[in-house]
Amino acid sequence: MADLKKLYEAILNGDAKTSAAVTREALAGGSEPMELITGYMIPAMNEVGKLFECEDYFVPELLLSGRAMKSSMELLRPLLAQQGVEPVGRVVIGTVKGDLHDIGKNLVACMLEGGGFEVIDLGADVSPEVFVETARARNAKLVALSALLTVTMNSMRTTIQAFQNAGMRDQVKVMVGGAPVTQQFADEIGADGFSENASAAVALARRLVAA
Ligand code: B12
Repeated sequence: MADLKKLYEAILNGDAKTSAAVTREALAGGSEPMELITGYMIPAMNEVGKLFECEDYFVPELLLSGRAMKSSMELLRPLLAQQGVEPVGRVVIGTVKGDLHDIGKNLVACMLEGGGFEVIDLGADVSPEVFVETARARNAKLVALSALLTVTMNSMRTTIQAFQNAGMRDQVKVMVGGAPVTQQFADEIGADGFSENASAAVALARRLVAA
């Protein structure tokens, strides 16, 4: 039986090898993917966030923990899909044009996936056209935009306008987030929702697809 506390610790310590090994062992021992995600992996990333905020962790630690989380998610993703849990919805997510920050976006993507969404992750520095084309081609009803730079917040506005110009604005819900983004800014650019962190993003996404 895998010691699941080791999964928590491996992510906290940014140890991708151990994180994947414990995940494999846990799955072989009959653990449920969602139990690993919500019980150990997300709490570990939450702790990483807290350590980062109080400056006990810096960017390298953040990146390593993100990588460890990813190494476990790669093993769990096919199982989540296989379990045939009907996806709650399909979401296209990306960091907007001009912005290369993707740690927070990756966390949100992981949490949405863990929360039952089918996630199409376009990565970072994504142009409005690519958001629009992907949402159209994949018939996604939800689009999630991340920005970490005050200068790239405007790309969120441009992306929402691109949906409008493509005549698709009433077919998709757009949620926005990232450290400099506020509810006030979200309202100003006509986004459908904003949340401050990855766990609240899942609840918001659920509300938006249900609306
Ligand atoms: C890591 C980092 C980098 C890394 C990014 C690596 C990567 N792969 O992401 C590197 C070194 C590449 C980098 C580069 C730069 N950076 Co930088 N970076 C940071 C740093 C230290 C941490 C960001 C982070 O990952 N936070 C942790 C994550 C978990 O938090 P988060 O992103 O906010 O995400 C959470 C929420 O916001 C929310 N969320 C995020 N996205 C979304 C999306 C949706 C839809 C929702 C609902 C929620 C949501 O949920 C997440 C989880 O809870 C910040 C400082 C800081 N304290 O924030 C500066 C910071 C963002 N960077 C900054 C700057 C200036 C730069 C550079 C311009 C530096 C330079 N001169 O080259 C370049 C820009 C490159 C570019 N074009 O993007 C400034 C931005 C200032 C500003 N107001 O515009 C900051 C604030 C540092 C500072 N204090 O000056 N950076």
